[in-house]
Amino acid sequence: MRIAEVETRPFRDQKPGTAGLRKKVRVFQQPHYLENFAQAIFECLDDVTGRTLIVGGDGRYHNDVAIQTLIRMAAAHGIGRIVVGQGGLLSTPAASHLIRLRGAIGGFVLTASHNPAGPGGDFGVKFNVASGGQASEQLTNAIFERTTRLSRYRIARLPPLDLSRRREVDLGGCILEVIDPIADYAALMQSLFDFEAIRALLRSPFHMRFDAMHGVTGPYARRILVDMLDAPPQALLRSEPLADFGGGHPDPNLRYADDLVRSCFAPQAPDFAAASDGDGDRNMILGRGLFVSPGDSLAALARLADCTPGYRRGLAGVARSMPTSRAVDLVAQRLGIPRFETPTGWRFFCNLLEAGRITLCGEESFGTSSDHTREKDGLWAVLFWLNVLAVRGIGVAELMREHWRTMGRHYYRRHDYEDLDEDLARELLEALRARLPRLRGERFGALQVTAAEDFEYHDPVDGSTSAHQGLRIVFGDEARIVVRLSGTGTGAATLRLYLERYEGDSAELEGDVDAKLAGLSRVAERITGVRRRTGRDQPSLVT
Ligand code: VG1
Ligand code: CO
Repeated sequence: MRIAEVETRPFRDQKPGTAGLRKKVRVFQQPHYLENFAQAIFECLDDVTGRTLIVGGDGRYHNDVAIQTLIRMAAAHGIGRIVVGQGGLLSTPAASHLIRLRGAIGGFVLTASHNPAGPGGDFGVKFNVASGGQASEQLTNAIFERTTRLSRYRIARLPPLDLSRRREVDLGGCILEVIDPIADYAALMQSLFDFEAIRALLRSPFHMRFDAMHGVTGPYARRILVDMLDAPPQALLRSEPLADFGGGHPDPNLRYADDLVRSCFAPQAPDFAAASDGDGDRNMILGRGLFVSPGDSLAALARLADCTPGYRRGLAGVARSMPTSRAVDLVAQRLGIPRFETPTGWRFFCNLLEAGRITLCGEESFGTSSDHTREKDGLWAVLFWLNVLAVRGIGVAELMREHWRTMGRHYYRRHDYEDLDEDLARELLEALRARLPRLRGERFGALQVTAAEDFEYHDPVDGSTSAHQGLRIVFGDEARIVVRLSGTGTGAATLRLYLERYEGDSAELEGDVDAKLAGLSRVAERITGVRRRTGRDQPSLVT
């Protein structure tokens, strides 16, 4: 193998503390750009010689080009075996699983998640470590540090490699293994869920739809839902992975999966509908005439986990991100298991998962998962739901009504204000932060502020502290308002306002969500002034 040392210059593009790079495609197309990032990563890892590395992505534009570069660099750094999904594909949860299964040193996951793709869209690379989870803050900081001091990178001189068929080739001391990206993941799902029961359900007059939004989960859904579980092929929508996701925004929510959502409120509504995002780690669940809010989904799955073989033995604990609705807290209380509240972002869950402190976790942003992998997992959530429905023999809406009758209901919405001027957004948050101490005890109609704080997390596993993780104004168990800025965008700022209101009265469980939250929304405006300060009369996205 011929190895070249290429001269380069440092760059400062990675945000310190983030697990990867997410940028416009044209940024990644700059000469040496990806190479620099990869070089910094290889330099920060312990001895990689002879180790296994996993590489794959969501199939978006530039996936193929980037994979070739990463393979050549991995080979040049002495990696012994590079495992790549056929066609360069691996869903994020499947990649995380493979890293663990193969005892790999880590893996490159190529995706910008739910962000649009194509020549004008976004691309991303993140490095997951040997546990299958995202790199620690220490490691990402070290990588950032290294990117600012680079002078050269190592790359193997190799012809373009054919990743379209499964095979093993020796690149000269380094084996390239092109694998079926689905098989191991499908086997994992089979070990967790009752496939017999789900198959019986899907063979019965049970009408389901799964929208892959032209992301990576299409082939996974075809193999698992159609081939293994006998769902009719027409149950799958947009199941062909496309480099530009068909021009869409592969984010499973009320705006971007609106055809699916509308179909659930139409006369021929399916019994069960779900969607996943570009890289397969998010999920949206719907029933006939009902959208299951992600916080509710987490709570319901936690409560009914004993319907599934994989979780029948009970849950060690559960975790949710701070802005996620407190519905799961009540379930944890009832089950008598610990409940953790973490900052937004999956890596906080990973510590708890690694330590065996939790079994299930989830975020309001359509992310749910368990200790079976170290990423959130879209199809896993779909199979979990199907398993529960098969065992309980009732529909999604019935099941949620039963849940609310037992636990009460957390009405919940997230309001996003996108494309804001960064300074304006930051000032707004600062002004609110400054006001927090004076809010405590203040009354807004029937609601009284019991706590107002800038959320700070103390990781019970590694003892680290993460400050400034979102502002929250709490009105006892009744209601909550949370405000934070998005950390995942590639352009202007996005402000997220989260509204949550608890209703324990059985006469109040069937209300319209927005109507139920209208009062709290007005209180939020009085406190935060988001609309006034941004000059917007409404959020740009409600989920
Ligand atoms: C968003 C979500 C957060 C999620 C993150 C990554 O972050 O709110 O819950 O963990 O995306 O998801 P932010 O900072 O924009 O609110 V994904 O599907 O890109 O791995
Ligand atoms: Co994603």
